[in-house]
Amino acid sequence: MAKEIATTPYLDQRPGTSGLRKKVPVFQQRHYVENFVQSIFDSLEGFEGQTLVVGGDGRYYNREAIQKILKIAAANGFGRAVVGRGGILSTPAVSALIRSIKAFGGIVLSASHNPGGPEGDFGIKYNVANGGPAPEKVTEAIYARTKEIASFKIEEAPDVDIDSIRVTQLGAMRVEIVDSVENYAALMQALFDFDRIRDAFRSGFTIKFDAMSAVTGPYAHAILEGMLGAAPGSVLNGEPLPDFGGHHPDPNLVYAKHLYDLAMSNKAPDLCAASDGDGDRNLIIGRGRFVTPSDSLAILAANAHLAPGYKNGIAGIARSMPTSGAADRVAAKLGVHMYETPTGWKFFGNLLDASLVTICGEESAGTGSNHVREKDGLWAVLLWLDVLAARKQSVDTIVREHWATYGRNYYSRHDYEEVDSDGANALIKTLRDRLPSLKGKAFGALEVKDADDFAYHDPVDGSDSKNQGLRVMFAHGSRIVYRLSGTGTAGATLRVYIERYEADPAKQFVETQQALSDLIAFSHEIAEIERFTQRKTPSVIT
Ligand code: VG1
Ligand code: CO
Repeated sequence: MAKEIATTPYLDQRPGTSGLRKKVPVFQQRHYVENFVQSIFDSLEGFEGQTLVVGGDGRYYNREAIQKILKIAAANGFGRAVVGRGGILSTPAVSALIRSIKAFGGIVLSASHNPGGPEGDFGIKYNVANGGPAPEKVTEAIYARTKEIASFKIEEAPDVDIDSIRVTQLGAMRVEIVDSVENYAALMQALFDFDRIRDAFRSGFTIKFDAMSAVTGPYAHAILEGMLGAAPGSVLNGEPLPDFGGHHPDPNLVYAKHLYDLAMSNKAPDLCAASDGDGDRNLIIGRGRFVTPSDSLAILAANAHLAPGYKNGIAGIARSMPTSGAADRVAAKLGVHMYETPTGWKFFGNLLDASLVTICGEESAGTGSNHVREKDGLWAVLLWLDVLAARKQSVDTIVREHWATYGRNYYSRHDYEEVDSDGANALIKTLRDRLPSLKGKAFGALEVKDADDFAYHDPVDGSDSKNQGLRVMFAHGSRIVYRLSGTGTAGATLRVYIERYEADPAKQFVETQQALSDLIAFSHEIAEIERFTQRKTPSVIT
């Protein structure tokens, strides 16, 4: 029986870059999940009798949250819920499922690359009918609702068994527990030449894919080892654990250093790859060659036509503003448009829906295409595999050839994690106020060509998003970008993005931090990082 229960609002339920993310104990507060989920439904219209997809990355509190969501969805009038078995669905798999079964929307439970466990992070994100994260106007409506919510509706019923594939009834709502991998794997098979990749593995091509004890394990086991015949043992840490084995499921050079070390060793496989907590990010390291996510986007865009799913070429490319300009050069050469959006996948949805772009990417290890409306970690690995199998060259050779053709964008991101929020806000405010005076100013041999606060005008729905990052631009595409993270759950994280373009092939093999050393020094000076954060050096360099 459905019941209406009185509640009082929490005032901190504003979704960030990618949904609402907080520490687990915050979510465990009385009615915290219920309030947020009811606020989502209160902000939507027309879902009566419709389908909701529900799944998460298996982290601590996934199961508890799913039971609450199902009961609230049933009481609010959804007709059907489709749930991944064991509550497991990667973020791109949720997106794919929403699209293929024409669901009304979906709820993704994840805090992505942030650590899990009882003291770790948890998150709830709502995705709309195109499979993508709700746009800003929806997330703002949800937030507004959370501040005045007075009651929620919930079905009073025993917990649903989510571990066996079957159909059950929860009040008036039908609940279908489905295989977590099947639908997604079929989509991948439709995009890539699985025979060609299988042949490559048969001829001795080797891969190590680290699922980081997070959600991609079952997908990688089924697709890489199962369907494509990669050697057993190719998938590392392939079982999703509620605390990710105590690790930080962030596939970067710091948290996946063991993979980097393997790739640089004499035991290196042809390809090392990894994905994050919820399966939407990717790390690509060839034997002896790390590929920055920005370069990976550019290289995949330049080679996508080799995969069957993109054989007719790409309509355009979109990248988040802090992502390097490497893909811009590919777009120019292909004669397609390049769109520069604020950070966060939700800004790509409209461009993809309007068929203005085919491939999208972010410097934070996110790449994806029009096949879903999320970034997709395994998709990127499979596209790399298909390109490698088609070109029959190493990752290193492909990267070098790419730089020789387009030039190299040296690129690095410096994160100052968990700094004091007031200090971080003051840094941004002070720099924002100083931007006009920076223009024309010289730093060493470099002169500031322009400085602004990035704003985006969505060409499809006409909406405007302001204050999306401070840009200090020098000649020839060199730049420093500053913004505050919208996914952290403790204090503030300052992200500083540093980039320099090098056209001369003879100068394309300098170590990255070295190649950027002057800009790195200016990044401290321009924003007075130490004065505002009390940090001399970043906590994470990627
Ligand atoms: C970070 C990344 C951003 C990404 C977002 C979600 O956001 O910078 O590019 O879209 O995480 O990724 P922020 O606001 O902390 O910089 V995930 O893999 O957490 O869904
Ligand atoms: Co993620």
